[in-house]
Amino acid sequence: MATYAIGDIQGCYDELKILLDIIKFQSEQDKLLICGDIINRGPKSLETLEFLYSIKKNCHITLGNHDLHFLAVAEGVKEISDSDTFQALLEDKNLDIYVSWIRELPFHHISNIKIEGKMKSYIMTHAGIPPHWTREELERYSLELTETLKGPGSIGLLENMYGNEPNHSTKCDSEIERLRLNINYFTRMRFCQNDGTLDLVSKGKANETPPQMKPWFDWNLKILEHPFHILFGHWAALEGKTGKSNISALDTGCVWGKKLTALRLEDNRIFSCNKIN
Ligand SMILES: [Mn+2]
Repeated sequence: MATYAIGDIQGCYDELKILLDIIKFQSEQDKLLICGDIINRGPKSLETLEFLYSIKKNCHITLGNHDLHFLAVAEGVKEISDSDTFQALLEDKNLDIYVSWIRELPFHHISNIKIEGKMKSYIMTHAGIPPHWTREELERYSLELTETLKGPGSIGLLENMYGNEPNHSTKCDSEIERLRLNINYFTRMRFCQNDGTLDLVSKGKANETPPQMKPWFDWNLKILEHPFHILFGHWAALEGKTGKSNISALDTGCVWGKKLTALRLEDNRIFSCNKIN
C-alpha cells in the first residue's frame, strides 16, 4: 500500500493513466491525494472526471480555481470562456452527478500516514497556506467555504468569488468579500506578505518577486507550529521546487507541455509522465 500526491491534472487524462501505470497504482490498496485543478485547459476534462469519479474511494481531492470556475459555469452564473475546455463535460448525461460531487470536495485535506513506524502528518490545499493562518483558522475557513458551497449561499458565492480584491482581511467590507479572500488563499495565492496581504497579479517564477512580496512558502508559516508536510499545486512556474523538504510543489505544468508528477509519500520518490497530447 502506498500514498501518492498528484499535481494539477487539468484534463490531461492520457498522461494521468500513464502515470498511474508507471506507479503501478492498485485501486484495491493505494491512495491518491490530488491537489486540484483536475479539469480545464487540457484536452480530456470529461474523461478525467469520469475516471476520478470511478476511483473516488481511493482519492482525496482538494478544490482548485479551475474546478470552482467549472462549477460557476455549470450553475449558469458565469459564461464559458474561449480558453475553457470542458464543453463536453457540460453536455454529459452525468453532469449533475459530477457537479454535486465537485461541490462537496474540500478546500484542504489532512492525512496521517505511518512511515517507518512513525506517524507523519500531511496537509494539502490547491495553492498553499498563507503565513498568518493557524491550523484552527485554516480548518474553520475551509469548512465554512464547503458549507457555503453545499448550501443555499452557493450561487451567491460562485457569482462573487471572482476578483483580486480585497487582498487582506482588514479590507473586507462584507461577508462575501471575506469568503472571496479565503477562496483566493486556498486556490489562487502565489505571492503574499507576512501578514497575508496578497498579490494575485504576478504569476512569474519565484525569483521574479514583486516588491515587498515573497512566495507564500518563504515566510514563517504559523501552520508549521504543527509538524506538517505541506502539499500544493497551482504554481507551474516553480517546476516542482520550493527549496524546502517539508513543502512540496506538485504542479509541474503538464497542461503547458511539461509533465505530470506523483510524489510517493512513504519514501519521497518522484514519478512523472511527460506531456503527450
Ligand atoms: Mn490552479
